[in-house]
Amino acid sequence: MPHSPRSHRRRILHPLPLLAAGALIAAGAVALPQLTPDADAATTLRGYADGRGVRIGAAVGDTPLTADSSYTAVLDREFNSVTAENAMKWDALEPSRGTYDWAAADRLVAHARAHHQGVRGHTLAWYAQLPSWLKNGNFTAAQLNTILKNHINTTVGRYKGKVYAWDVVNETLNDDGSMRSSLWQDKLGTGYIANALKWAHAADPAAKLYINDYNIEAAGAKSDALYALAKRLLAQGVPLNGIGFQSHFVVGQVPPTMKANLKRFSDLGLEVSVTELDIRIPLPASSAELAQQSADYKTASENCLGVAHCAGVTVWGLTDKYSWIPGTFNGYGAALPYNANYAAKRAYTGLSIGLNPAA
Ligand code: G2I
Repeated sequence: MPHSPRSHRRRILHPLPLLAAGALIAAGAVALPQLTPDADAATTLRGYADGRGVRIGAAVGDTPLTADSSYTAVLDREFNSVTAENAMKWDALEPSRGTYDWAAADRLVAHARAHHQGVRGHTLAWYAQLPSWLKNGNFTAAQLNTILKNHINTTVGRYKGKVYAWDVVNETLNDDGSMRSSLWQDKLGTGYIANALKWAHAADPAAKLYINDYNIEAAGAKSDALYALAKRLLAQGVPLNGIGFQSHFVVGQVPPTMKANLKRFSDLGLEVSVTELDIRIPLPASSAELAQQSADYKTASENCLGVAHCAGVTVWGLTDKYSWIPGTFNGYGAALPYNANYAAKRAYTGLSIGLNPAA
């Protein structure tokens, strides 16, 4: 039952208004007043998301989870959902054949339960982060089929009832809409997608099963191909429940067609989620770029929440202290709502307002 964050709000705990914060922007961050333990949860991202009945998630790395108490303080105060940034990928779970290492994944699931957070599972059938025994094993199609089925049974089965949604299939399309070459696609053909979804459903019938991808936020060839694929799977009765729009954006470039595009998938009866949101800025970030980033966080989250079957928004990290961006996009960074010192940036305010216009 949605509640009214307004009626509970304590002004003193609220992030600084945009105007008042202006003077601090040049420093790259706005000092966020500390929430006291009895702070009203409605004034946090998770409070706003709870009020809307949606998830606000963060991708979580095992290192900060275990070694950085400033990180977990923000994670647990602000987010009602977590995604393992790497710990549930195949190379992490089964580094050598038949030998599973559940330690990091279990840690995150236990942490989430202790802090009343849901878990998004990421990811089962992907072309990347495969262990070398699998990548270089020269398996036949029949063997690969069995290997994938067993992996899905084992992994989804282990977390049955503890993971509310799985990115069953990740990054399966090229930008031109053709099927992306991968171990699975090349050896098993497109049918691996339906099979993976069916196996995941058998292992946990309550989990929402997703296809997740990037560069599908805007209308275009890749999104059109995914739309056709989703429609075909649904017509075949395949248990596909949702589409994950990763949303790795560049500042100022949230696609204008994003909301209409999410809506057409939602109109198929599918859930839509923003699953890996970050908004990178060429470094050093200027005050104008940080303001634009705030507007972009607002727009991106509104684009999802404005659509009927939006299940929520996950940010790919929470602090600029830990982010994949600088290592992958040379000269870019500052992509997340908190700076490296855990001060909330204007992006935090944008995201808050996207989750709750009254924020
Ligand atoms: O690439 C950004 C994301 C795109 N969508 C799927 C996501 O799963 C993906 O996440 C990133 C992680 O944020 C990175 O942390 O996936 C990368 C790998 O494809 C992750 O990077 C890897 C490093 O490349 C490895 O060197 C490292 O051993 O993380 C590994 C574990 O720390």
